[in-house]
Amino acid sequence: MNIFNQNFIAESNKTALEAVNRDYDALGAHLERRNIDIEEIVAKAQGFSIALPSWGVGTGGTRFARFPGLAEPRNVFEKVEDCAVINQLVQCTPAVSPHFPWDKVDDFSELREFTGSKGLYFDAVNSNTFQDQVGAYASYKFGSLSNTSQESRELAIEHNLKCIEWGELIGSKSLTVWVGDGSNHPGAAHFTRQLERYLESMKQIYAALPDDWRMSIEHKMFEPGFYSTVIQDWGTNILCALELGDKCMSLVDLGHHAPNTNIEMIVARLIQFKKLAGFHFNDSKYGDDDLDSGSINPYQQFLIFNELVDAEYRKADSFSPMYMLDQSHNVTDPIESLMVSAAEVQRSYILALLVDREALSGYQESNDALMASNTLKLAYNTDVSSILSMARIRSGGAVDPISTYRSANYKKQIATKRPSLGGQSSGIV
Ligand SMILES: [Mn+2]
Repeated sequence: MNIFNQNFIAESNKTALEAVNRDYDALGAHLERRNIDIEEIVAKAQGFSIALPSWGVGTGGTRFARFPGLAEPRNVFEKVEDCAVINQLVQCTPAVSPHFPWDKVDDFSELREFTGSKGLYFDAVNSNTFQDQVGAYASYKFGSLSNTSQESRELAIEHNLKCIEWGELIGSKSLTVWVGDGSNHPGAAHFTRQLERYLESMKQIYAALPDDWRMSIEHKMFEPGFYSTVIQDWGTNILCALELGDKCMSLVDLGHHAPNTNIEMIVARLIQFKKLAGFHFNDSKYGDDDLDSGSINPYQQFLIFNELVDAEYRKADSFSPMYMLDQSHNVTDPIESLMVSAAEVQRSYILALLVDREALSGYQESNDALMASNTLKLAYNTDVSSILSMARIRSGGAVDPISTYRSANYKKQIATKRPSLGGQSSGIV
């Protein structure tokens, strides 16, 4: 099951153990003064998990170019192998989210077994109706589920139904639907009729969902439609989710909003109306730039988790969001970016657990804006690195995943059996 020998990780951890223990004890004493039991927080950190996107372990690209990395995975089995390496070291990424047809195989039971043997399982399946497949009987050039052409709509519906079928074979319980449908010219699409067609198609997919499945709608404000997109924001998203039914919820991808949008407030609204499906975590500076989680605006990520932890503590109805990373790694080793990103999302969760909720509520009720803000900052400014390290140690992971990973020379070791895919094509993946 383990790609890295457990002894190798233990050996690699040795030199850092003393420092971690000392930092952990000091933090424990500090948190005790704040009436927080550090052991409870470590247990929460160990219980935290976030799914990896199968496409994230390959090097991404832009519209301009793609610069391939060493030993890139060439198929879903190799993607799962890389995901297993990540989970082995960070111990908080036990699930993989596949994308079809990219990850389609002939024998799904073999894939499921292989993935299980690596200690992983499959999370939400993602459909792809934003690019044409070789030999397809219709095109998505002018949209998929909302296309004016019935043939194209049918092709897109069929594909989503297949995704559910394949998902069942690998143990998934959820379908995520994002469509690239939109328009690039004012007047090109009739907004209302386009959305009506989308809903009509989605109803057919929804009807095929098994009882214990959930469907997530992902919105995105622009691209590939730069003038309009069919599901452009959380408003249209939740309206469609309400129209479709209880099993359909709204997914929040952090990069799919206008700059400066108050995403944590959107999260609160979706929780209130029992429509929060989950997240695609990443960070962004300008738009959907798919940067590493927490690399640009870690405070925003913390504020989102502040809402999530608040909902967790007050046991909000129908609250069970799925967490996943959705990033594009253009200049880093995707394995390294995903390890750091998973830990950064885990860190936001831990920091949100440190918020003194009783005090915060009191300041809110008494309209003490300054102390309310300071209460959040007190939690956010705590260095919880030793809690994250301790959680990894206790779960069998690495104190410092990056240094252990680098010392193993993983990509160099597997490079011969994974020849280059070439880098001529551009491509956002
Ligand atoms: Mn996404």
